[in-house]
Amino acid sequence: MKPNLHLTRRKLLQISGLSSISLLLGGCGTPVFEGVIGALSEPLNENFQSLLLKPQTPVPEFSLNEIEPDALIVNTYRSTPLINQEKFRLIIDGEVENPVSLSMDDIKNLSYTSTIIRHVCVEGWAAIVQWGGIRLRELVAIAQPKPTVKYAYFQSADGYYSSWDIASTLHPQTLLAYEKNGEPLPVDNGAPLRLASPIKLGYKQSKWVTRVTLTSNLSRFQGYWEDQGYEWFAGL
Ligand SMILES: Nc1nc2c(c(=O)[nH]1)N[C@H]1C(S)=C(S)[C@@H](COP(=O)(O)O)O[C@H]1N2
Ligand SMILES: [Mo]
Repeated sequence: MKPNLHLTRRKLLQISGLSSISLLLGGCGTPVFEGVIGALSEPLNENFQSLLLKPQTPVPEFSLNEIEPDALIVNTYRSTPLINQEKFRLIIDGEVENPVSLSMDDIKNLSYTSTIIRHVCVEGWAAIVQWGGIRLRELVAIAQPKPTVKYAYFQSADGYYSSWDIASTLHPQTLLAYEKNGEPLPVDNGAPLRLASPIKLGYKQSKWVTRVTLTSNLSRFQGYWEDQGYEWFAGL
């Protein structure tokens, strides 16, 4: 088992054993479930392995007493989508060896982490928020990206979409969050799962994420705001 996967063999067996986990079909319609255990005990391709191991500079975090509980303004381009959290699945697919479809229980059974960071909206406000959830890199590692992957494309239940470079996607402080300030994530803030990262502007922090597609090229659709002229990289 490669320790850099942040996923022990036991954990993996736990996930695979969950009846709710359904692995999607591979490119040629072949079920990929069979290969899952064996595949993860083999090294990731070199690119990903080096990216996952590469020490990426962590952004300094804030302390608990600096949280600004009322400063995060709900900012939703349309309206809050209705999501049945019991039936909810997060799909991770694209140029990967093992596309997966995970329930919230599957995700909560993986390692939990939390971070206190500043959310910055281009509309001129900011808020220090604590987010709790799972590191996105951990989910990406489960899907086993191919060496071609350069971007992650995020789709949301309200029709919102965005895309990130792979280094920012794999940054150790980039989370898919299901908690805000120590409480379950409120629906208006993106429950059951939203992006939260100290290295990107607010409009890159997709709420209600349903699908993460790992890809070598971006289509003409780069993001809801990005396609209207907002900067694509949008780093902080
Ligand atoms: N799905 C989705 N995600 C989204 C948005 C949205 O409209 N839909 N708005 C973005 C913008 S511009 C900001 S500033 C943050 C706001 O997050 P909040 O509503 O939790 O404060 O969500 C981002 N993520
Ligand atoms: Mo924003």
